[in-house]
Amino acid sequence: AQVERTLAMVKPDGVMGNYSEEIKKMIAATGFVIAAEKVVQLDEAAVGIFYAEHSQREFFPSLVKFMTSGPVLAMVLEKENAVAQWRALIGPTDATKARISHPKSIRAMCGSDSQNNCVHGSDSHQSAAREVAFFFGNHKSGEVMVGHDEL
Ligand code: YYY
Ligand code: MG
Repeated sequence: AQVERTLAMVKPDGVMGNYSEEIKKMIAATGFVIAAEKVVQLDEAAVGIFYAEHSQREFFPSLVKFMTSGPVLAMVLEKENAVAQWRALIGPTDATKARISHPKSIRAMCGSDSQNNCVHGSDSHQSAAREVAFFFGNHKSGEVMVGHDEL
């Protein structure tokens, strides 16, 4: 299979709960390479762009509040089948369900519910390309990125 990239993000609940290092260990143990990483404080406009597909949902105002409540850690992950494998590692959207159906998943470990769910993962190759560009601009696979921020 071909090496892919996907966008992973530790959300404000995960960063503030000090889960970033444990999540990075799980990322490494699963064989992903972290090609780039960056700590960012999102504002309302940025969340509106990132989550544009959900902007008409009833939970959107609350989602914006959550996503702007503290910094996020954005990462570009590289691996064969990275998009699907990272979604598998994070588990279902609702952390209360993840704890039952996917107890070893990241959302089971550090998520609380269907909004405060600790991590994000791109849901398709198209989303991955858009979301990597959102945080990091357009870069070719395998390219070394300089100026990474560390937590
Ligand atoms: O891709 P994923 O994060 O697993 O779920 P989506 O259905 O795309 O929703 C994106 C994001 O929206 C979710 O991670 C939290 C938030 N959200 C919410 O706040 N309340 C819901 N009932 C559903 C989703
Ligand atoms: Mg989604």
